Amino acid sequence: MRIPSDFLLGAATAAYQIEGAAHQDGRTSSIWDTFSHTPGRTWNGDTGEVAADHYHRLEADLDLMASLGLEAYRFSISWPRVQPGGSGALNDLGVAFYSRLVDGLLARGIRPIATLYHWDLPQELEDAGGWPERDTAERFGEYAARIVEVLGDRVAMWTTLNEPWCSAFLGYGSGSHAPGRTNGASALAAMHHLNLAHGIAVPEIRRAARNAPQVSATLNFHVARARDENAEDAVRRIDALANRSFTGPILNGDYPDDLILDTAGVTDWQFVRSGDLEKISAPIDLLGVNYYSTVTVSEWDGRSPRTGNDGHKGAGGSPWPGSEHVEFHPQPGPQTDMGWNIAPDALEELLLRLHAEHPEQPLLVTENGAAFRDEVVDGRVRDSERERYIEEHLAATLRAREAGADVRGYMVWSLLDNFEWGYGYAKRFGIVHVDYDSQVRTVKDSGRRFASWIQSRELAG
Ligand code: IFM
Repeated sequence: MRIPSDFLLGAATAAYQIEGAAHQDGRTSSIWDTFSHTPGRTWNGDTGEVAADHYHRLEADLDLMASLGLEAYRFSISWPRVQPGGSGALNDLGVAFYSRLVDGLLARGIRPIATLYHWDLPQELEDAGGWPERDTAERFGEYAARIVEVLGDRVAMWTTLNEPWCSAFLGYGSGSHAPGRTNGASALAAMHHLNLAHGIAVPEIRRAARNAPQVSATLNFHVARARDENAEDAVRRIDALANRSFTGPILNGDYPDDLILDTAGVTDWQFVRSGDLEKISAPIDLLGVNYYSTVTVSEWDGRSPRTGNDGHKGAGGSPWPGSEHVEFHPQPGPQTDMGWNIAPDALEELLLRLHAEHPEQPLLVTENGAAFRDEVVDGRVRDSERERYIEEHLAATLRAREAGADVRGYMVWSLLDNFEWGYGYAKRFGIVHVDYDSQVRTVKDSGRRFASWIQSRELAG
């Protein structure tokens, strides 16, 4: 299978998951610092305090990216590193780190793709109410403008938010992500203010950048399957809460009617104000698509024991406000170390669905990858399952493109093993292994394969 020459191949990471240096050079705490330092919140009490120590190993990691031949590197900017406390002037030392990163990428011919928010809200903004408060969206717009003013001469691809579903519904609904709150109404208000933050930031980015920027938002799509013939409504509900809650306002300028009805018992939606939807639906150049696996759902019969296994770590609350009666079933087929099923066809289907619903919207696969239990043996990591996973999903992406979806590239998650949020360091997603004691990096077999595809622009499978 040919990989078109204009199809971008790269790898992705996020600040809190790899950087470490959590309290260095003026960085203040984010909600993930607070959350991960709270006993019982993460596996083994793990935190991002050191992570993959990328902050101190920047040059070597840049060389590593170049050695893999990456065409693009998708990273996130830590808000509390560049704007401590989430308001006011930028922190020169924090900005200098990203400036060096961007310069280092460009010097190596790697295109930088910067995400402004990958979950690390400054703790002070959470103390002021967090995403359920409208003002957080305003603060985000200000931060976006300031950071694009200093990096927007060299970065041309900007993503406002990564996976706002997780920020809203895992952060404020289930409580399994920072800040760990469990209130359905707050989760829905957070959802809207994240959408609004995106909408406020888009024109700020266009204004502050000095190079015709490509602006995007990245969503994590839930591809829901019906367990039986009575499960269509359950599929519709999950699709509304997980997917259309973001594509609706961002791409269509409206929240779906069924979502508003499904959640009417949870919130009165007064958080949506006149003018918000116009802002949120400002045109974007790319829609970022994160995809890992599918979910199988049905209506709960009210009697049988519930699995509650929706693929997200439980923490007491519900990430599905108003649809708590939807039951999630164990996924058939092979699974990754996350317990997520492997279903590459669903990625093709998702990309084609997005293309059918939004034919003019260019797409970019901004995350796809898999955790497996890796071991370094004689200096090598033989991760054939990950190799297969990436190959099958990249092939599915290319098939969708051949069938007409305007997919511009594929970013593997992740460049490095890293802090997998509530799962701490127990799960390894990297195409490069990280020994957390020595911080030694070992390119896994999957990393070598990925590099060979970039070089040959040919997929064997
Ligand atoms: O590690 C995360 C990433 O931060 C967001 N998308 C999913 C990945 C795997 O869980």
